[in-house]
Amino acid sequence: MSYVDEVFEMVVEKNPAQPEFHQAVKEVLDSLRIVIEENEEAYRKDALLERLVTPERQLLFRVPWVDDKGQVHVNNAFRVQFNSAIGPYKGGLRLHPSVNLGIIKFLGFEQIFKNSLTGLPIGGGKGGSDFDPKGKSDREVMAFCQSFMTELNKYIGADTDVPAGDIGTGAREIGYMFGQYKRIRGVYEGVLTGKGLSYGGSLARTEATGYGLLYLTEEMLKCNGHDIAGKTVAVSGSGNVAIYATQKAQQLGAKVVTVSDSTGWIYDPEGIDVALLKEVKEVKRARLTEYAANRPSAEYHEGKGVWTVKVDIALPCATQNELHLEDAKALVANGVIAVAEGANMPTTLEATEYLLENGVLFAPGKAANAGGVATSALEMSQNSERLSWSFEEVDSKLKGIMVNIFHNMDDAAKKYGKEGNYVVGANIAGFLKVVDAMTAQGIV
Ligand code: NDP
Ligand code: 2IT
Repeated sequence: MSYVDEVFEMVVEKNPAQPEFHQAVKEVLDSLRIVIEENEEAYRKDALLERLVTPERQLLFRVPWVDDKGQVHVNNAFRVQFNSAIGPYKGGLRLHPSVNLGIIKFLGFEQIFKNSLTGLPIGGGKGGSDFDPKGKSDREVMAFCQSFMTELNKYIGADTDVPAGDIGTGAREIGYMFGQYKRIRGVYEGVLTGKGLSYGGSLARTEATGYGLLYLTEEMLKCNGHDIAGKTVAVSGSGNVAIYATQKAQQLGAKVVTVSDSTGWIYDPEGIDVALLKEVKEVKRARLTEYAANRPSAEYHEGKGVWTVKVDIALPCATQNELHLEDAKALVANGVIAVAEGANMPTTLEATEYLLENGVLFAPGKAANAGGVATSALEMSQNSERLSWSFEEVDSKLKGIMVNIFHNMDDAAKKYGKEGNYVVGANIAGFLKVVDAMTAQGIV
Protein backbone atom coordinates (compact mmCIF):
# COMPACT_ATOMS: atom_id res chain seq x y z
CA MET A 1 0.00 0.00 0.00
CA SER A 2 1.29 3.50 -0.74
CA TYR A 3 2.46 5.65 2.16
CA VAL A 4 -0.41 8.10 1.57
CA ASP A 5 -3.03 5.34 1.73
CA GLU A 6 -1.46 3.80 4.81
CA VAL A 7 -1.49 7.11 6.66
CA PHE A 8 -5.04 7.85 5.59
CA GLU A 9 -6.20 4.46 6.91
CA MET A 10 -4.41 5.16 10.16
CA VAL A 11 -6.17 8.53 10.46
CA VAL A 12 -9.60 6.94 10.01
CA GLU A 13 -8.82 4.17 12.47
CA LYS A 14 -7.29 6.37 15.16
CA ASN A 15 -9.84 9.18 14.89
CA PRO A 16 -13.22 7.44 14.75
CA ALA A 17 -16.42 9.44 14.21
CA GLN A 18 -14.60 12.50 12.87
CA PRO A 19 -15.83 12.56 9.24
CA GLU A 20 -14.93 16.20 8.61
CA PHE A 21 -11.37 15.59 9.78
CA HIS A 22 -11.09 12.52 7.54
CA GLN A 23 -12.41 14.56 4.61
CA ALA A 24 -9.89 17.37 5.09
CA VAL A 25 -6.99 14.92 5.44
CA LYS A 26 -8.11 12.96 2.38
CA GLU A 27 -8.21 16.04 0.18
CA VAL A 28 -4.76 17.15 1.27
CA LEU A 29 -3.07 13.74 1.12
CA ASP A 30 -4.58 12.94 -2.30
CA SER A 31 -3.26 16.25 -3.62
CA LEU A 32 0.20 15.55 -2.23
CA ARG A 33 0.63 12.10 -3.80
CA ILE A 34 3.00 13.36 -6.49
CA VAL A 35 5.29 15.12 -4.02
CA ILE A 36 5.17 12.30 -1.49
CA GLU A 37 5.97 9.62 -4.04
CA GLU A 38 9.08 11.59 -5.03
CA ASN A 39 10.30 11.57 -1.40
CA GLU A 40 8.60 8.48 -0.03
CA GLU A 41 11.61 6.85 1.61
CA ALA A 42 12.75 9.93 3.52
CA TYR A 43 9.25 10.92 4.58
CA ARG A 44 8.42 7.40 5.78
CA LYS A 45 11.61 7.17 7.81
CA ASP A 46 10.82 10.50 9.50
CA ALA A 47 7.12 9.55 9.94
CA LEU A 48 6.54 12.92 8.37
CA LEU A 49 2.91 12.37 7.40
CA GLU A 50 2.05 10.77 10.74
CA ARG A 51 3.40 13.87 12.47
CA LEU A 52 1.59 16.17 10.03
CA VAL A 53 -1.84 14.60 10.69
CA THR A 54 -1.40 14.35 14.48
CA PRO A 55 -1.91 17.57 16.44
CA GLU A 56 1.00 18.66 18.61
CA ARG A 57 -1.44 19.25 21.48
CA GLN A 58 -5.22 18.98 21.98
CA LEU A 59 -6.95 20.72 24.84
CA LEU A 60 -10.45 19.73 25.93
CA PHE A 61 -12.16 21.45 28.81
CA ARG A 62 -15.55 22.28 30.26
CA VAL A 63 -16.97 25.78 30.42
CA PRO A 64 -19.51 26.34 33.21
CA TRP A 65 -21.47 29.60 33.07
CA VAL A 66 -24.60 31.08 34.60
CA ASP A 67 -27.51 32.41 32.51
CA ASP A 68 -29.65 35.46 33.30
CA LYS A 69 -32.11 33.36 35.30
CA GLY A 70 -29.41 31.86 37.50
CA GLN A 71 -29.32 28.50 35.70
CA VAL A 72 -25.87 26.94 35.29
CA HIS A 73 -24.88 25.55 31.87
CA VAL A 74 -21.86 23.48 30.88
CA ASN A 75 -20.33 23.56 27.40
CA ASN A 76 -17.52 21.54 25.83
CA ALA A 77 -14.56 23.55 24.62
CA PHE A 78 -11.51 22.77 22.53
CA ARG A 79 -8.20 24.20 21.39
CA VAL A 80 -6.21 22.10 18.96
CA GLN A 81 -2.62 23.28 18.58
CA PHE A 82 -1.91 21.45 15.37
CA ASN A 83 1.43 22.52 13.98
CA SER A 84 3.93 25.17 15.06
CA ALA A 85 6.69 24.49 12.50
CA ILE A 86 6.51 27.92 10.88
CA GLY A 87 5.17 30.09 13.70
CA PRO A 88 2.96 30.31 16.79
CA TYR A 89 -0.35 28.48 16.49
CA LYS A 90 -2.87 30.73 14.78
CA GLY A 91 -6.52 30.19 14.01
CA GLY A 92 -10.03 31.11 15.01
CA LEU A 93 -12.49 30.08 17.70
CA ARG A 94 -15.83 28.71 16.52
CA LEU A 95 -18.90 29.05 18.73
CA HIS A 96 -21.71 26.93 17.28
CA PRO A 97 -23.81 24.06 18.67
CA SER A 98 -22.38 21.69 16.01
CA VAL A 99 -18.79 22.09 17.28
CA ASN A 100 -17.01 18.89 18.32
CA LEU A 101 -13.41 17.70 18.34
CA GLY A 102 -13.53 16.37 14.75
CA ILE A 103 -14.71 19.72 13.39
CA ILE A 104 -12.02 21.63 15.28
CA LYS A 105 -9.40 19.18 14.01
CA PHE A 106 -10.50 19.58 10.39
CA LEU A 107 -10.33 23.33 10.77
CA GLY A 108 -6.95 23.20 12.52
CA PHE A 109 -5.52 20.90 9.88
CA GLU A 110 -6.68 23.19 7.04
CA GLN A 111 -5.24 26.13 8.92
CA ILE A 112 -1.68 24.70 8.74
CA PHE A 113 -1.61 24.92 4.94
CA LYS A 114 -3.64 28.12 4.73
CA ASN A 115 -1.32 29.92 7.10
CA SER A 116 1.70 28.64 5.19
CA LEU A 117 0.21 29.96 1.93
CA THR A 118 -0.02 33.48 3.37
CA GLY A 119 3.79 33.59 3.42
CA LEU A 120 3.64 34.88 7.01
CA PRO A 121 5.14 33.18 10.10
CA ILE A 122 2.05 31.53 11.60
CA GLY A 123 1.44 27.90 12.54
CA GLY A 124 -1.92 26.12 12.51
CA GLY A 125 -4.48 25.88 15.30
CA LYS A 126 -8.22 26.13 15.92
CA GLY A 127 -10.60 26.11 18.83
CA GLY A 128 -14.14 26.69 19.91
CA SER A 129 -17.10 25.41 21.81
CA ASP A 130 -20.59 24.01 21.32
CA PHE A 131 -21.93 27.16 23.01
CA ASP A 132 -24.57 28.89 20.85
CA PRO A 133 -24.38 32.70 21.08
CA LYS A 134 -27.67 32.99 19.16
CA GLY A 135 -30.52 34.24 21.31
CA LYS A 136 -28.27 34.88 24.33
CA SER A 137 -28.09 38.26 26.05
CA ASP A 138 -24.81 40.23 25.99
CA ARG A 139 -24.48 39.42 29.69
CA GLU A 140 -24.75 35.67 28.99
CA VAL A 141 -22.25 35.85 26.12
CA MET A 142 -19.87 37.68 28.45
CA ALA A 143 -20.33 35.05 31.16
CA PHE A 144 -19.50 32.29 28.69
CA CYS A 145 -16.50 34.14 27.19
CA GLN A 146 -15.03 34.92 30.60
CA SER A 147 -15.37 31.33 31.81
CA PHE A 148 -13.94 30.03 28.52
CA MET A 149 -10.91 32.33 28.78
CA THR A 150 -10.39 31.49 32.46
CA GLU A 151 -9.24 28.07 31.28
CA LEU A 152 -7.88 28.90 27.81
CA ASN A 153 -5.55 31.66 29.03
CA LYS A 154 -3.15 29.04 30.43
CA TYR A 155 -2.32 27.75 26.97
CA ILE A 156 -2.15 30.84 24.77
CA GLY A 157 -0.02 33.98 24.43
CA ALA A 158 1.21 36.45 21.83
CA ASP A 159 4.21 34.22 21.00
CA THR A 160 2.63 30.80 21.54
CA ASP A 161 -0.96 30.65 20.30
CA VAL A 162 -3.09 33.53 19.01
CA PRO A 163 -6.81 32.77 18.57
CA ALA A 164 -9.28 34.91 16.58
CA GLY A 165 -12.87 34.88 15.35
CA ASP A 166 -14.76 32.32 13.29
CA ILE A 167 -18.44 31.33 13.12
CA GLY A 168 -20.22 32.82 16.13
CA THR A 169 -17.13 34.68 17.35
CA GLY A 170 -17.03 38.31 16.28
CA ALA A 171 -15.89 41.61 17.77
CA ARG A 172 -18.15 41.30 20.82
CA GLU A 173 -16.85 37.88 21.85
CA ILE A 174 -13.19 38.79 21.16
CA GLY A 175 -13.60 41.88 23.35
CA TYR A 176 -14.92 39.88 26.33
CA MET A 177 -12.20 37.25 25.90
CA PHE A 178 -9.43 39.85 25.63
CA GLY A 179 -10.66 41.61 28.78
CA GLN A 180 -10.61 38.38 30.76
CA TYR A 181 -7.16 37.36 29.47
CA LYS A 182 -5.71 40.72 30.48
CA ARG A 183 -7.38 40.54 33.88
CA ILE A 184 -6.03 37.07 34.69
CA ARG A 185 -2.59 37.32 33.14
CA GLY A 186 -1.97 40.99 33.78
CA VAL A 187 -0.37 41.42 30.36
CA TYR A 188 -1.51 43.71 27.59
CA GLU A 189 -0.43 41.81 24.51
CA GLY A 190 -1.69 40.78 21.09
CA VAL A 191 -2.99 37.42 22.29
CA LEU A 192 -6.11 37.59 20.14
CA THR A 193 -6.73 39.12 16.73
CA GLY A 194 -9.89 40.67 15.40
CA LYS A 195 -9.79 43.04 18.37
CA GLY A 196 -11.68 46.34 18.41
CA LEU A 197 -9.87 49.33 16.93
CA SER A 198 -9.66 51.08 20.31
CA TYR A 199 -7.64 48.28 21.93
CA GLY A 200 -5.15 46.99 19.38
CA GLY A 201 -7.26 45.76 16.48
CA SER A 202 -6.17 46.27 12.90
CA LEU A 203 -8.06 48.34 10.40
CA ALA A 204 -9.41 46.13 7.59
CA ARG A 205 -9.40 42.92 9.68
CA THR A 206 -13.22 42.94 9.76
CA GLU A 207 -13.35 43.16 5.98
CA ALA A 208 -10.28 41.03 5.28
CA THR A 209 -11.66 37.54 4.62
CA GLY A 210 -14.39 38.72 2.26
CA TYR A 211 -12.21 41.31 0.54
CA GLY A 212 -9.35 38.83 0.23
CA LEU A 213 -11.68 36.27 -1.33
CA LEU A 214 -12.56 38.77 -4.03
CA TYR A 215 -8.96 39.85 -4.63
CA LEU A 216 -8.01 36.24 -5.26
CA THR A 217 -11.11 35.56 -7.36
CA GLU A 218 -10.45 38.67 -9.45
CA GLU A 219 -6.87 37.54 -10.12
CA MET A 220 -7.94 33.97 -10.94
CA LEU A 221 -10.53 35.26 -13.40
CA LYS A 222 -8.10 37.74 -14.95
CA CYS A 223 -5.43 35.08 -15.48
CA ASN A 224 -8.03 32.90 -17.18
CA GLY A 225 -9.25 35.62 -19.55
CA HIS A 226 -12.32 36.85 -17.65
CA ASP A 227 -13.25 40.21 -16.15
CA ILE A 228 -15.10 40.22 -12.84
CA ALA A 229 -16.96 43.43 -13.74
CA GLY A 230 -20.44 42.70 -15.00
CA LYS A 231 -20.57 39.17 -13.59
CA THR A 232 -23.47 37.82 -11.54
CA VAL A 233 -22.56 36.23 -8.21
CA ALA A 234 -24.25 33.89 -5.73
CA VAL A 235 -23.04 34.23 -2.14
CA SER A 236 -24.14 31.89 0.66
CA GLY A 237 -24.10 32.87 4.31
CA SER A 238 -24.72 36.35 5.68
CA GLY A 239 -22.06 36.60 8.35
CA ASN A 240 -18.69 38.30 8.44
CA VAL A 241 -17.25 36.63 5.35
CA ALA A 242 -20.42 36.82 3.25
CA ILE A 243 -21.09 40.50 4.01
CA TYR A 244 -17.63 41.76 3.02
CA ALA A 245 -17.38 39.40 0.04
CA THR A 246 -20.64 40.92 -1.19
CA GLN A 247 -19.40 44.43 -0.59
CA LYS A 248 -16.10 43.95 -2.44
CA ALA A 249 -17.76 42.04 -5.32
CA GLN A 250 -20.10 44.99 -5.86
CA GLN A 251 -17.18 47.46 -5.61
CA LEU A 252 -15.47 45.50 -8.38
CA GLY A 253 -18.53 45.85 -10.60
CA ALA A 254 -20.16 42.45 -10.11
CA LYS A 255 -23.74 41.94 -8.98
CA VAL A 256 -24.40 39.70 -5.96
CA VAL A 257 -27.95 38.33 -6.13
CA THR A 258 -28.14 35.93 -3.17
CA VAL A 259 -27.23 35.56 0.51
CA SER A 260 -28.46 32.97 3.03
CA ASP A 261 -28.54 31.96 6.67
CA SER A 262 -29.31 28.69 8.40
CA THR A 263 -33.06 29.14 7.97
CA GLY A 264 -33.45 30.53 4.47
CA TRP A 265 -32.08 32.54 1.56
CA ILE A 266 -32.61 35.76 -0.35
CA TYR A 267 -32.83 36.25 -4.09
CA ASP A 268 -32.45 39.92 -4.90
CA PRO A 269 -32.20 40.47 -8.67
CA GLU A 270 -31.37 44.16 -8.18
CA GLY A 271 -28.25 43.21 -6.22
CA ILE A 272 -27.90 42.78 -2.45
CA ASP A 273 -28.17 46.04 -0.50
CA VAL A 274 -25.06 45.72 1.70
CA ALA A 275 -25.98 48.58 4.03
CA LEU A 276 -29.33 46.93 4.77
CA LEU A 277 -27.71 43.50 5.18
CA LYS A 278 -25.22 44.95 7.68
CA GLU A 279 -28.00 46.63 9.63
CA VAL A 280 -29.98 43.36 9.80
CA LYS A 281 -27.03 41.09 10.65
CA GLU A 282 -24.41 43.21 12.44
CA VAL A 283 -26.65 45.61 14.34
CA LYS A 284 -29.98 43.85 14.90
CA ARG A 285 -28.60 40.27 14.82
CA ALA A 286 -31.87 39.40 13.06
CA ARG A 287 -32.92 36.80 10.47
CA LEU A 288 -32.96 37.40 6.70
CA THR A 289 -36.76 37.74 6.74
CA GLU A 290 -36.00 41.18 8.14
CA TYR A 291 -33.94 41.99 5.01
CA ALA A 292 -36.80 40.88 2.74
CA ALA A 293 -39.31 42.90 4.74
CA ASN A 294 -37.28 46.07 4.06
CA ARG A 295 -36.34 45.44 0.42
CA PRO A 296 -39.13 45.33 -2.19
CA SER A 297 -36.91 43.68 -4.86
CA ALA A 298 -35.97 40.73 -2.60
CA GLU A 299 -37.60 37.31 -2.45
CA TYR A 300 -37.19 35.24 0.72
CA HIS A 301 -37.18 31.42 0.47
CA GLU A 302 -37.10 28.94 3.32
CA GLY A 303 -34.38 26.28 3.36
CA LYS A 304 -31.48 25.89 0.91
CA GLY A 305 -31.38 27.14 -2.66
CA VAL A 306 -28.71 29.71 -3.53
CA TRP A 307 -26.92 27.32 -5.90
CA THR A 308 -30.03 26.93 -8.07
CA VAL A 309 -29.80 30.54 -9.28
CA LYS A 310 -28.13 31.16 -12.65
CA VAL A 311 -24.85 32.95 -11.91
CA ASP A 312 -21.31 33.29 -13.30
CA ILE A 313 -19.55 33.01 -9.94
CA ALA A 314 -20.44 31.10 -6.77
CA LEU A 315 -18.95 32.07 -3.40
CA PRO A 316 -19.87 29.67 -0.59
CA CYS A 317 -19.29 31.69 2.60
CA ALA A 318 -21.34 29.92 5.30
CA THR A 319 -20.00 26.59 6.55
CA GLN A 320 -18.51 23.18 5.70
CA ASN A 321 -20.22 20.84 3.24
CA GLU A 322 -22.86 23.30 2.11
CA LEU A 323 -22.26 22.78 -1.63
CA HIS A 324 -23.08 19.20 -2.63
CA LEU A 325 -22.81 17.27 -5.89
CA GLU A 326 -26.36 18.18 -6.95
CA ASP A 327 -25.57 21.85 -6.30
CA ALA A 328 -22.40 21.60 -8.42
CA LYS A 329 -24.48 20.03 -11.20
CA ALA A 330 -27.01 22.85 -11.02
CA LEU A 331 -24.25 25.48 -11.13
CA VAL A 332 -22.55 23.83 -14.12
CA ALA A 333 -25.89 23.44 -15.95
CA ASN A 334 -26.38 27.19 -15.42
CA GLY A 335 -22.95 28.00 -16.90
CA VAL A 336 -20.97 28.92 -13.79
CA ILE A 337 -17.38 30.03 -14.58
CA ALA A 338 -15.81 30.06 -11.11
CA VAL A 339 -16.36 28.83 -7.57
CA ALA A 340 -14.23 30.31 -4.78
CA GLU A 341 -14.57 29.14 -1.19
CA GLY A 342 -15.00 31.88 1.42
CA ALA A 343 -15.89 29.28 4.05
CA ASN A 344 -13.69 26.39 5.18
CA MET A 345 -14.35 23.23 3.13
CA PRO A 346 -17.85 24.29 1.99
CA THR A 347 -17.68 22.08 -1.10
CA THR A 348 -17.89 18.29 -0.70
CA LEU A 349 -15.16 16.18 -2.31
CA GLU A 350 -17.60 14.86 -4.97
CA ALA A 351 -18.81 18.36 -5.80
CA THR A 352 -15.22 19.65 -6.09
CA GLU A 353 -14.33 16.81 -8.43
CA TYR A 354 -17.40 17.49 -10.59
CA LEU A 355 -16.60 21.21 -10.85
CA LEU A 356 -12.97 20.49 -11.80
CA GLU A 357 -14.00 17.88 -14.39
CA ASN A 358 -16.35 20.38 -15.95
CA GLY A 359 -13.71 23.08 -16.34
CA VAL A 360 -14.98 25.38 -13.61
CA LEU A 361 -12.24 27.56 -12.05
CA PHE A 362 -12.15 26.39 -8.45
CA ALA A 363 -10.31 28.24 -5.67
CA PRO A 364 -10.11 26.13 -2.48
CA GLY A 365 -10.81 27.77 0.89
CA LYS A 366 -7.31 27.41 2.26
CA ALA A 367 -6.18 29.80 -0.46
CA ALA A 368 -9.31 31.83 -1.14
CA ASN A 369 -10.21 32.69 2.45
CA ALA A 370 -6.64 33.15 3.71
CA GLY A 371 -7.05 36.93 3.74
CA GLY A 372 -8.61 36.81 7.20
CA VAL A 373 -5.76 35.04 8.90
CA ALA A 374 -3.20 36.96 6.83
CA THR A 375 -4.61 40.22 8.14
CA SER A 376 -4.63 38.72 11.63
CA ALA A 377 -0.89 38.19 11.20
CA LEU A 378 -0.62 41.85 10.14
CA GLU A 379 -2.50 42.73 13.35
CA MET A 380 0.11 40.73 15.30
CA SER A 381 2.89 42.69 13.59
CA GLN A 382 1.26 46.01 14.46
CA ASN A 383 0.78 44.91 18.08
CA SER A 384 4.45 43.86 18.31
CA GLU A 385 5.72 47.17 17.04
CA ARG A 386 3.03 49.07 18.99
CA LEU A 387 1.97 50.97 15.92
CA SER A 388 -1.12 50.88 13.74
CA TRP A 389 -1.27 51.10 10.01
CA SER A 390 -3.85 52.91 7.89
CA PHE A 391 -6.74 51.07 6.25
CA GLU A 392 -5.14 51.63 2.84
CA GLU A 393 -1.82 50.19 3.97
CA VAL A 394 -3.36 47.03 5.41
CA ASP A 395 -5.74 46.62 2.47
CA SER A 396 -2.94 46.97 -0.07
CA LYS A 397 -0.82 44.40 1.80
CA LEU A 398 -3.85 42.08 1.87
CA LYS A 399 -4.32 42.47 -1.86
CA GLY A 400 -0.64 41.73 -2.51
CA ILE A 401 -0.84 38.60 -0.34
CA MET A 402 -3.94 37.27 -2.14
CA VAL A 403 -2.48 37.87 -5.60
CA ASN A 404 0.67 36.13 -4.46
CA ILE A 405 -1.27 33.14 -3.11
CA PHE A 406 -3.03 32.78 -6.45
CA HIS A 407 0.27 32.73 -8.34
CA ASN A 408 1.92 30.36 -5.88
CA MET A 409 -0.86 27.81 -6.22
CA ASP A 410 -1.06 28.32 -9.96
CA ASP A 411 2.72 27.81 -10.34
CA ALA A 412 2.74 24.72 -8.09
CA ALA A 413 -0.11 23.17 -10.10
CA LYS A 414 1.81 23.78 -13.33
CA LYS A 415 5.09 22.52 -11.91
CA TYR A 416 3.50 19.22 -10.88
CA GLY A 417 1.65 18.73 -14.17
CA LYS A 418 -1.80 19.68 -12.88
CA GLU A 419 -2.28 23.03 -14.60
CA GLY A 420 -5.48 24.76 -13.52
CA ASN A 421 -6.04 22.42 -10.57
CA TYR A 422 -5.75 24.92 -7.74
CA VAL A 423 -6.71 22.32 -5.12
CA VAL A 424 -3.54 20.39 -5.86
CA GLY A 425 -1.56 23.62 -6.30
CA ALA A 426 -2.64 25.12 -2.96
CA ASN A 427 -2.04 21.93 -1.01
CA ILE A 428 1.42 21.40 -2.49
CA ALA A 429 2.50 25.02 -2.10
CA GLY A 430 1.27 25.13 1.51
CA PHE A 431 2.83 21.75 2.37
CA LEU A 432 6.34 22.35 1.01
CA LYS A 433 7.14 25.22 3.36
CA VAL A 434 5.83 23.39 6.42
CA VAL A 435 7.73 20.23 5.55
CA ASP A 436 10.93 22.13 5.01
CA ALA A 437 10.56 23.72 8.47
CA MET A 438 9.60 20.42 10.12
CA THR A 439 12.57 18.65 8.59
CA ALA A 440 14.99 21.39 9.60
CA GLN A 441 13.77 21.29 13.20
CA GLY A 442 14.34 17.56 13.67
CA ILE A 443 12.05 15.01 15.25
CA VAL A 444 9.85 17.11 17.54
P1 NDP B 1 -20.41 34.18 10.97
O1 NDP B 1 -20.80 33.55 12.24
O2 NDP B 1 -20.20 35.64 10.90
O3 NDP B 1 -21.49 33.81 9.84
C1 NDP B 1 -21.78 32.49 9.51
C2 NDP B 1 -22.88 32.48 8.46
O4 NDP B 1 -23.02 31.14 7.98
C3 NDP B 1 -24.23 32.89 9.00
O5 NDP B 1 -24.97 33.45 7.97
C4 NDP B 1 -24.80 31.55 9.45
O6 NDP B 1 -26.21 31.53 9.49
C5 NDP B 1 -24.30 30.63 8.36
N1 NDP B 1 -24.12 29.29 8.91
C6 NDP B 1 -23.28 28.92 9.89
N2 NDP B 1 -23.41 27.62 10.17
C7 NDP B 1 -24.35 27.17 9.35
C8 NDP B 1 -24.92 25.89 9.16
N3 NDP B 1 -24.54 24.82 9.89
N4 NDP B 1 -25.85 25.79 8.19
C9 NDP B 1 -26.22 26.86 7.46
N5 NDP B 1 -25.73 28.09 7.61
C10 NDP B 1 -24.81 28.24 8.53
O7 NDP B 1 -19.12 33.37 10.49
P2 NDP B 1 -18.02 33.82 9.41
O8 NDP B 1 -18.64 34.60 8.31
O9 NDP B 1 -16.88 34.37 10.15
O10 NDP B 1 -17.55 32.38 8.87
C11 NDP B 1 -18.14 31.77 7.72
C12 NDP B 1 -17.20 30.71 7.17
O11 NDP B 1 -15.96 31.32 6.79
C13 NDP B 1 -16.81 29.59 8.13
O12 NDP B 1 -16.60 28.40 7.40
C14 NDP B 1 -15.49 30.07 8.70
O13 NDP B 1 -14.72 28.99 9.19
C15 NDP B 1 -14.88 30.68 7.45
N6 NDP B 1 -13.81 31.65 7.65
C16 NDP B 1 -13.98 32.74 8.45
C17 NDP B 1 -12.96 33.67 8.58
C18 NDP B 1 -13.13 34.92 9.37
O14 NDP B 1 -12.20 35.73 9.35
N7 NDP B 1 -14.22 35.15 10.04
C19 NDP B 1 -11.65 33.46 7.93
C20 NDP B 1 -11.62 32.32 7.04
C21 NDP B 1 -12.66 31.46 6.94
P3 NDP B 1 -26.94 31.64 10.93
O15 NDP B 1 -26.69 33.04 11.39
O16 NDP B 1 -28.38 31.36 10.64
O17 NDP B 1 -26.30 30.61 11.80
O1 2IT C 1 -10.57 30.10 9.28
C1 2IT C 1 -9.85 31.11 9.47
O2 2IT C 1 -8.83 31.33 8.80
C2 2IT C 1 -10.28 32.07 10.49
N1 2IT C 1 -11.34 31.89 11.10
C3 2IT C 1 -9.42 33.26 10.80
C4 2IT C 1 -8.30 32.87 11.72
C5 2IT C 1 -7.47 34.01 12.25
O3 2IT C 1 -6.58 33.71 13.06
O4 2IT C 1 -7.68 35.16 11.87
